[in-house]
Amino acid sequence: MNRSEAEKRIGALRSEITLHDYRYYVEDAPSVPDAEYDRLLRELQALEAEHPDLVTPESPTQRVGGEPMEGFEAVRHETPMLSLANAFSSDEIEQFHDRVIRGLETDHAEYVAEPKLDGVAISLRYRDGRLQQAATRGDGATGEDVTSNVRTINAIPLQLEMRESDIPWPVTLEVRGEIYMPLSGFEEYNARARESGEKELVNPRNAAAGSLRQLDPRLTAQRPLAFYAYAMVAASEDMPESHYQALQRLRSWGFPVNPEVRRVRDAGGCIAYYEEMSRKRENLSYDIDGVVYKVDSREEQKTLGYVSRAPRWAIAQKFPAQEEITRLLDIDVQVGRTGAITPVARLEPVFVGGVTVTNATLHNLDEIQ
Ligand code: 9MJ
Repeated sequence: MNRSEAEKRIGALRSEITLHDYRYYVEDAPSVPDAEYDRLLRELQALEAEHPDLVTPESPTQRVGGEPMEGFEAVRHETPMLSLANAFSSDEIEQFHDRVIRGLETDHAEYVAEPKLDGVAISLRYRDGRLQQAATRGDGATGEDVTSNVRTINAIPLQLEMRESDIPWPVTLEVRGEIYMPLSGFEEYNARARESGEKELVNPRNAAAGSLRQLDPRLTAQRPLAFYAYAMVAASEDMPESHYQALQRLRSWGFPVNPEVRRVRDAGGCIAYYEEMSRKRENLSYDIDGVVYKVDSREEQKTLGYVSRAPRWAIAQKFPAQEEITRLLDIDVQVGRTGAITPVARLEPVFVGGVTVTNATLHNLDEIQ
């Protein structure tokens, strides 16, 4: 194959691979078996090896992770990365909604309700549709440059594409969202780690955070990380009027947006969503620790503004904690009907996951110890 043929084939392979990424990560509808995907990627790798001058940073082959780093550079966020105020009851949501409608001098409000992922918040900066920089939130004003690690995450587009709409992306675009580890990936990773005697990951949240903090991007590349976009920060003239539209637009450019995101009305709509997600939670393929409500209209968001680093137009409603600390009082041994012996921990009662726990069976030797 001569150079111009190779160039054409490389372009076609990259388009095809990013389309498969889009089907898989954004639409959650894989279009080819893994084996076919791998074959395309290997063909691209082979052609790029023959023509190294045709390799670009946006090529899907470049996700394997580059050279190890000395440390992470500090990145100043042009727009601060805010935290969200927390609510733990429906009453607090009613109060939040009352503050919103009073602030807007109206009698109703439209919100976007989103699952709250328990991962790592990230800011992604694009220029001319190409990923330039990825930074953690840090203290909200300054984060860490984790670009080399983030480039290894297949769910994060390196090069934007216009897919479901013909609206182009702005020259400079900042997208914020959550990097997380899906439960299946977490379990598979730990199963492999157990077999090879390596250290297991503690929980998916820690796993996502620890994976991003690796100084060797090749290690990050081996961690099964995923991403959902939840905010668009861009020059005002390029911005849609509503947050919901902004999410749709991000999706049309190749960013995964959580399919559970919905528009709801007033406190009643928010609380109904919370109840819906509480029921769905155990069937999701990732951990969530609550839901988030955001005033949909950007104009109204501006009117409401901020109070001590948190927006007045958004709030997180948290689920009851699933992890708590308590005191081990004693260990009893239960003998089952078949003679099987099960040690049972007697615990100081602790409220966790919405119930009070006083006993726990101990199946694993390390837990017993
Ligand atoms: C999470 N963690 O899923 C926000 N988040 O919005 C969602 N976090 C957020 N939104 C503004 N869905 C600041 C944080």
